[in-house]
Amino acid sequence: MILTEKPTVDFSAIVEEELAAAPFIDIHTHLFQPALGTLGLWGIDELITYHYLEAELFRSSSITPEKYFALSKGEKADAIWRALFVENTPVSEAARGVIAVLDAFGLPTGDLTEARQFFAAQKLDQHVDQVLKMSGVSEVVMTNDPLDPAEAPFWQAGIEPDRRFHPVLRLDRILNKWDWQGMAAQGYSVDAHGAGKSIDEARRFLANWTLRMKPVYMAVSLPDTFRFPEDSLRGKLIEHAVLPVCREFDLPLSLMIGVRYLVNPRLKLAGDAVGIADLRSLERLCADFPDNRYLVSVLARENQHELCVYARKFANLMPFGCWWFLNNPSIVEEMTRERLEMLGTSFVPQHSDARVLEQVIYKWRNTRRTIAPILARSYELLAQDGRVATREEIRRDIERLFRGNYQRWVKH
Ligand code: FIX
Ligand code: ZN
Repeated sequence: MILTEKPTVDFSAIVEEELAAAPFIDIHTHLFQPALGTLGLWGIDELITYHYLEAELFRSSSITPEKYFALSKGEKADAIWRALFVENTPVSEAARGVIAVLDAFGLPTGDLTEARQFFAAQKLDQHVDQVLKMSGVSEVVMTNDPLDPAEAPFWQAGIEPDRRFHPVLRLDRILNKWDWQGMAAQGYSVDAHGAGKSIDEARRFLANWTLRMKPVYMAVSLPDTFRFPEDSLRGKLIEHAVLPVCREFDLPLSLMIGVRYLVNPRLKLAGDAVGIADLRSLERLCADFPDNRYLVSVLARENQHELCVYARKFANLMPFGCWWFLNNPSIVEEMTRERLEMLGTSFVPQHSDARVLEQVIYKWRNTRRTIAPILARSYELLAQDGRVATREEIRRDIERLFRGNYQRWVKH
C-alpha cells in the first residue's frame, strides 16, 4: 500500500489567526447598555469584588462574610486584593483574569492606585467600544428583568436600542419566585396561588414585555430539581404562558439548568452551588413542543455528555457555553472536544456570563487560548483521514460556532 505523504498544514497557526480575527457574539452576560445607568458594572473595584472572587476570599482570609459585606466597595476590593493578590498568588481563573485586564490596559499588576485613577478617568460609552474591541466581541447579550424594581422603570420609560447590546427577557422572578405582587403592581390580575386568570395574565405580561423590550430570547435559570411536565405553577406557566409567547413572537427559550441556590446564604450572590439535573425534562420539552427552540446550558459537568446526546436527538436544542463553575480550561477542553466529536460545528462553544464590563477581555482571551488547540486538532485528524480543510472552511466554521449558530437561532 502506498502511504501518500499527507500535506503538512500548520492548522494551529491558521486557527489562532482566524479566531483572533473573528468578531464573536457573547450570547449571555449580565452586562447592561450604558442607557441602563448604574445597573452596568465596570472598573477595577467591581472587577475585584466579582462574586467568584468573594467566594475565594473567604478561603484565604479570616474575615467573616458579615464583616466583609458591611465594608464599602473600595474596602471590599482592598480586602480581596490583599488576600488573593498580595498575600497569595492570583493563580485561580477569576483572579488571573483581573491581572489579565490590568495588563491589557498596560497598568501595573502589583498595585491598585494607578488602576483606580485610570478607570475613574474613562468615559463609559467610549470605554465600552474600547473594551469590546480589545475582547474581539462585536455584540453582547444582556439579562433584563421586567420585575426588577431597579430596571423595569427604564424599559417602561423607553430605551434607545444600542447595536452593541441585545436585550433578553429574564423569567426567574416569574417561574421560580412567582412574583405575583410585582406583576399585580404593573396592572395584571394575578394572585398568590396562580389561580383564576393568573396564567392568562402572565401570558399577557410576557407578550407586552416582549413588545416593549424586543428581546432576542427569553431566559430562565432552573434548579437541579427542575422537572417538566410538572403539576406545579411553574409547570403550568411554562406550558401555557412562556412556550406559547415564544412561539407567537418566534423567540427561543434559554434554559440554564442545575443551580442549587444559596447553599450558603451568608455568601449572597456567591452562595449558589451546582446539582446534577434530570435532563429527561429537557427531552420532554424538545419532544412535546417541537415548534419551540431552546438554547440550553447545564451546570453540572456530569450532565454535559447527556446534553450532547439530546442535541443529536433534537434539532430544536442548541447547547451553549461552559457555564459558571465549568468555565475553567480543564473542563472547557473536555466539553468542547465532546461537542465537536458529537455535534460537529452545530453548537455555541462559549458565553462569558460577564457581570463586569472588562471581564469580557479575559474571558474571551481564555476562550480563544483554550479552544484554539482543540479546533486545530480536529482539522489535523481530518487531514490524517483524508481531507485538508482550507483556511476559508476554517473561517466559515469559526463564524458558525461564534456567531452564525446564535444568529440563526434568534433570527437576528
Ligand atoms: O443565572 C445566571 O444567569 C447565572 O449565570 C448567574 O446567576 C451566576 O451568578 C453567574 O453570574 C455565573 O457566572
Ligand atoms: Zn448568567
